[in-house]
Amino acid sequence: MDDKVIITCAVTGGMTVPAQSKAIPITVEQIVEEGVRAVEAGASVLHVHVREEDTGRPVADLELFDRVLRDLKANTEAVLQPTTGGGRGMTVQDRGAVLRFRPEMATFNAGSFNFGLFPVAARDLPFRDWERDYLEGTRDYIFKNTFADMTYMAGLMEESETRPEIEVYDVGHLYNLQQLVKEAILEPPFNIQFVLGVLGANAAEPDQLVHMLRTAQRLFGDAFTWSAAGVGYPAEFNMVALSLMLGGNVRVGLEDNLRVRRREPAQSNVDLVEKAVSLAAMFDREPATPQEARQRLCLKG
Ligand code: KMH
Ligand code: ZN
Repeated sequence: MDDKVIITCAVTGGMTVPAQSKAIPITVEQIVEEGVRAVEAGASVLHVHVREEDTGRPVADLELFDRVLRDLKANTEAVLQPTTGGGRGMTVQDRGAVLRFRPEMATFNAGSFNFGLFPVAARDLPFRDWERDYLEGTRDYIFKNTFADMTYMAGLMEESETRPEIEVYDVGHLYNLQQLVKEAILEPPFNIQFVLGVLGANAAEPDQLVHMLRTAQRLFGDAFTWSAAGVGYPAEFNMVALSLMLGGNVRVGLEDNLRVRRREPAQSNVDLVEKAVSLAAMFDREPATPQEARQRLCLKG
């Protein structure tokens, strides 16, 4: 087992709204500051979305991405991994446009599924109208990643020489990936992120992660590295612990979960990264540096 663990921090995300937590970074400055602090706390990969600076609405604005990626690059060595998943209402073209900045890594979403967030909207929070609509609108939201979409995204990634991190939310997505290999659209070795706990895809339960991991091993042998992310609390830390135990890497961050303990909201991504670092220490694993992460993830650096 590797004594290092790659910790990805997903600093802001595209599926939550500001009323859910004051800690969610919104402006370029806030996103960059959170990213830098997350790296100081032990993260070596930063997964990045952007938000409209005055409202906090998730967007795919290229000027915002440009500023965030430049400023993070100037202030940290971390692997920068922009999203190509985006948020509700974005087309696959909107989502892929960030690849023009030729990031060394970006997400690649391996299938379509319902992406439901509406139970959150029922809670008594001071939502602005657009925020409630954004969450309630997920009752009719399919996170669309058809074979045509995936082929398009793989083409953009090849052009920009960006290494995909394959986001797998359900076991069927591994078979989608196998099909993309058969058609020579993608080629192993892969970096897989198992994202469990989205309403509409696989639950964040231990047997589900083990099943997905064993299926990936059957399909791709040892030609992949992997990480696990759990959406919500306690899913985030359950998946961290299980992944550490099984030899995988981990992802935490306010994109996926807003609480550091059952009744304690996270004040910052740092709280979540620090908790992952403490869990890692219990399993005799320490955070990989950005350069160690690059080497393990087959990045050119
Ligand atoms: N929040 C999900 C959409 C992406 O941004 O491309 C998982 C994710 C994938 O982080
Ligand atoms: Zn994301």
